[in-house]
Amino acid sequence: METKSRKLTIIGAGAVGCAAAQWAISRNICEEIVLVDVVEGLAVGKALDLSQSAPLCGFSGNIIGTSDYALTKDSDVIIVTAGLARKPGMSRDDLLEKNVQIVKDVTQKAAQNSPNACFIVITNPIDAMVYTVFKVSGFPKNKVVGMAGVLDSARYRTFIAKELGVAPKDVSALVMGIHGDFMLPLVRLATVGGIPITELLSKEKIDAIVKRTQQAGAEIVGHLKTGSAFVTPGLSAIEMAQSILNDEKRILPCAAYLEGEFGISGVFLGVPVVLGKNGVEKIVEFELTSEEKELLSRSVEAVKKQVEATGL
Ligand code: TXD
Repeated sequence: METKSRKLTIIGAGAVGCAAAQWAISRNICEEIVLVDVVEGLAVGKALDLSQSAPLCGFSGNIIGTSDYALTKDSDVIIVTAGLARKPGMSRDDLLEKNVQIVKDVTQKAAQNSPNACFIVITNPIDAMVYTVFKVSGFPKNKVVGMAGVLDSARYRTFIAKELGVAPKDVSALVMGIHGDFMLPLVRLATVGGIPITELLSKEKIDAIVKRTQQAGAEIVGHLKTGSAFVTPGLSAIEMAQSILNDEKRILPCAAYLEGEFGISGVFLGVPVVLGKNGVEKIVEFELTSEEKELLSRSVEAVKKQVEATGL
């Protein structure tokens, strides 16, 4: 019996798109990768470079670059990175107007060719762009998800590990809410080797880590000056894609469409979800403290404003 190969399309062959492709190759998570960019030569050239890493990293799948959406046909997962990236002094919201047009356009073309795919949206401002993909594609809510929480949580975990001088992988921590200044790195639930960080670090140290996590994207933009983070954003998207393609059912923080969960409705917001072959298979709801609820409500207000600005 012939088994269908797993196919990943990445739209936008810029910094994040290429990093995602590179991680997908090195983790061998699929048999086909299609890199799409409006600048045709860019996608073709980057795909050729990526494909030539195969003998060195052991990838035996097919990688192509194109601007022709026909070649994305029947993708299982579509990662959307197309759009502009932040420059110093720009907020994620400043990108909204331009990126909403780009994301609408790529969604229409990609959705037509892959009606059963699951979209992972990365383009900023992410919480509004994932809503745009949901509306324009007409896909069910479980098939559209935004990437931010995996990245923000990885940053949070890194800063906790550095402060304690322990292995980052032994830190378990969750960032919920918007991908922006009001994101909510949960302190109560962060643990190191099973021990709550509140037992190990002073309030001042934890406050500083939370603040640095909220500003971590801007910290990198401030140094790079011409673009934003791409290595860990690319890997975070692949962590999600892998869980979907391999039906791993990982619990990962993702921007999912809420219909009453956590008392919130009608927006995409970062919450823990189970990711499997059907996309968002479950939103993992739990009781928040009144302080956490209050902090999360700031995210909701900010996301609602962004969504209004999309005009959808
Ligand atoms: O956590 C997160 N969600 C993020 C989001 C983390 C990092 C970066 N984040 C956002 O992803 C960032 O603010 C941008 O909105 C996107 C992509 O960032 P990247 O750093 O990859 O930007 P680049 O290098 O400028 O690449 C964007 C590519 C570029 O090659 C363009 O030619 C292409 O997008 N592009 C298009 N491709 C296809 N179709 C259209 N219409 C199109 N327009 C631009």
